[in-house]
Amino acid sequence: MDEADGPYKGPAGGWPALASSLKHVKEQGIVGLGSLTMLKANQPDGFDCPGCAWPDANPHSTFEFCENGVKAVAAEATARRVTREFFEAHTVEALGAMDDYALEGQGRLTEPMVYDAPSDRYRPIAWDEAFALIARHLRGLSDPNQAAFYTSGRTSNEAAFLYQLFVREFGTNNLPDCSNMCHEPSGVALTEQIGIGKGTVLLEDFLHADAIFIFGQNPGTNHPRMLGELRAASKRGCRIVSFNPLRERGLERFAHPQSALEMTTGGSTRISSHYYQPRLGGDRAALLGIARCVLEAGDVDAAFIAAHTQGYEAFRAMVLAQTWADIERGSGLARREIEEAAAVYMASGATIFCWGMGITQHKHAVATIQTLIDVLLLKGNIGRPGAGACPVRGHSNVQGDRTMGIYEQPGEAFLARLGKAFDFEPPRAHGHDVVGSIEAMLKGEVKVFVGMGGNFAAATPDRDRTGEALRRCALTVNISTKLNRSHLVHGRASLILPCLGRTEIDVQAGAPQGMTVEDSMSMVHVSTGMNAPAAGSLRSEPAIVAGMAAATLPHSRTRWYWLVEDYRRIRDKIAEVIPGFEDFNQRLAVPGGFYLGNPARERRWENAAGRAVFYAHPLVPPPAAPAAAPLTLMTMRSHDQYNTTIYGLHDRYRGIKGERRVCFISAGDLQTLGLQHGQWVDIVSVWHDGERVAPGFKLVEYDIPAGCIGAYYPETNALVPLDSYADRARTPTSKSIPVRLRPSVRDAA
Ligand SMILES: Nc1nc2c(c(=O)[nH]1)N[C@H]1C(S)=C(S)[C@@H](COP(=O)(O)OP(=O)(O)OC[C@H]3O[C@@H](n4cnc5c(=O)[nH]c(N)nc54)[C@H](O)[C@@H]3O)O[C@H]1N2
Ligand SMILES: Nc1nc2c(c(=O)[nH]1)N[C@H]1C(S)=C(S)[C@@H](COP(=O)(O)OP(=O)(O)OC[C@H]3O[C@@H](n4cnc5c(=O)[nH]c(N)nc54)[C@H](O)[C@@H]3O)O[C@H]1N2
Ligand SMILES: [Mo]
Repeated sequence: MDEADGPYKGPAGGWPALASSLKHVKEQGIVGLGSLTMLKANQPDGFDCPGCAWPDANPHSTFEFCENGVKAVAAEATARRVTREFFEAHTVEALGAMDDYALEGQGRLTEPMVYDAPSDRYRPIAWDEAFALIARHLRGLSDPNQAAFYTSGRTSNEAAFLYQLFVREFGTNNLPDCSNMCHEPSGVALTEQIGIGKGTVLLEDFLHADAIFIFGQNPGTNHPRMLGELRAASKRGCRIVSFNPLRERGLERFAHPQSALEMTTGGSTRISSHYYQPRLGGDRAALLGIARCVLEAGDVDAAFIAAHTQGYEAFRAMVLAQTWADIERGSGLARREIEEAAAVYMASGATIFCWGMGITQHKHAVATIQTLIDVLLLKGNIGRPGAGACPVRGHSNVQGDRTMGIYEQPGEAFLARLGKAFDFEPPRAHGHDVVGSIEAMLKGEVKVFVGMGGNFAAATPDRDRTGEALRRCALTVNISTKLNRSHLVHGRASLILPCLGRTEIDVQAGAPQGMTVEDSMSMVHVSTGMNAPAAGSLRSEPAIVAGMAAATLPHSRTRWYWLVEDYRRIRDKIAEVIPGFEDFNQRLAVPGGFYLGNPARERRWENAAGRAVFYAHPLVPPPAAPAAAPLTLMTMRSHDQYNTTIYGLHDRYRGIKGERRVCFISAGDLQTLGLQHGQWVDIVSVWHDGERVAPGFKLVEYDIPAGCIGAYYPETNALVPLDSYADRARTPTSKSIPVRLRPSVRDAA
């Protein structure tokens, strides 16, 4: 489809969304299959969409159209293949020169490959030889903690459970995962504060909320199905309040592709009734301002506070001691705007707070999330209909993977049950998270890296140092569906193990298998693939884990291959180890699956205090930006990407066409810095250990607060310093990088 340059004026969704999804299906060479496959996404007898973790509306509903869900499915169902001939024709050096879009565009991986250094090429290898190679390396380590096992969030519960079992039987808790770069601060903050590290709302709460606040999240692109809930809420008069430095189209207006009226009349629904544009990292100051208004009005739920919380008085005193000058400077918002938002909050009988990466990828993320919960607690907005905390998760099973034990800091109760169920002594020492794994590789302390999905080389911070870290490894292994950067930035030995995707039929011992996932609202349900596998030689993730484990652990008492013959056997073990999964197999029979439950939703607080806790994190007004780094950079997603997977070069809702190396900047900053819209610049990040450069970005004048700029990830990951992360959660600060711009030598032509 054709878009004019300049800001996009239409609503999110609508015909352009349909047109764009059809274009992506066509580009992947999918004939006939595409529409059929899409009809089975998020259906009780179909598969869970490999896109985001937003829950399915209703297990009995007809298919829910989602443009970016179509792209995710089309990317997996593509007709293109990466064959041994392809690898024969390209050295790894040559592949390394391709951009991420071109790598993704090669299509599905088809057979196991091993790196051959003399020819700098990947060569085919038999599955058993690949497992033997992994076993040789792992068994050759002097300490199991010299290996790290990463997980991305598409991995099913069954595969994740088996994987962490393998890793712990091997003897380490080095289980970094994508969550470490994503919602880790939400988990840390919520666990301490309300006793569970997950959101407390269900989809039905969106039907009852009087107000929904959305902090630092862009649902129009990243969770398009959420717009359905927001649209319905808006239509019945619910207030929707957005806090986002950018005016995101999907937070403003939406035309539902399944609304005949909106589609035929060109109509659309307003999403946000209120829209505030704080400076990057300004949310905590804004929240304290809201808290101040609530406290001054005395509009608190005193009974709830008395019965269920602790720390209220200290919180109250801290908030009332903040000055409006500090709140305004800290948030970048005017007192009037904050008072207006507070008035909406006070007028609402039931409020939901949603948040995304705009909140978690900052140094003070944990404190910000705890302040967000503080504000909810003031009015008793946890544990009643239409109210609660809604961290909107990213990857479709990232929450489930954590539930299954993909965690570098496992609790004793979990380890004890795991050890009992499988008759071994799990390691107790905590392992490395993502940043810790990279640091350990750099020091030579981690020598083997295994990636269960994902794209570690591109998704992690500090691209050059991470690259160096991976290259220092003796072996890197990637279990993947598509070619990506992590296959090209590798250890001395390297394996690519191609696996089935979620949309594909997974047959074990002659019978098709279903696997399970947990969505952002703790609903667990079955997903069954329906497409023929992309290649006959692909194995499922559980089968690959079994292969690695059986080869590496000859004395294991676990019957790896037996478990994988029938995934119900794995689920029986999950039921034994993980609370909430009792009678797992039986309960899956219900269409739509089952709810894992959430004690905080019932106002049971399973934290140390036994109560919901007010945290009085005082405001630290931002220091004045140093002259060397006058700007703060956020790195975010375009409309045509899934994390490091680039589907296309447009960002329709932000009016960007055919270019990913763009940098959003305000008119004021352009003027102050003497730069022009359309000019090419290098982005230079300034840190205590020196400067990092990402060259060649085209400036785009945009409605964004002064001092703040934005650009896409992963092109900007070189700029994120490895040791710049959230306090206590160690999430890289991908939304607040101190930078300056310098004119680029890149020719604009
Ligand atoms: N199509 C598609 N879907 C996806 C993904 C994808 O890449 N593509 N990724 C998946 C994953 S893993 C995740 S975690 C989610 C990510 O979904 P989001 O959480 O929406 O992630 P981002 O695109 O990084 O955008 C964050 C938003 O926060 C805003 N923001 C940045 N800094 C701040 C701040 O300091 N304060 C406030 N208030 N706002 C801020 C940005 O302007 C942007 O609108 O989506 C998931 N779904
Ligand atoms: N600068 C910056 N960095 C960021 C972020 C940011 O906002 N800014 N966001 C962070 C966030 S929120 C996240 S979650 C991480 C994401 O980090 P990752 O999860 O590591 O990255 P993805 O790009 O989602 O991984 C894509 C690869 O996964 C593989 N894959 C796809 N489907 C499957 C499957 O079913 N099975 C297997 N085994 N492999 C599969 C494909 O080979 C594909 O190339 O990035 C983080 N990095
Ligand atoms: Mo994420």
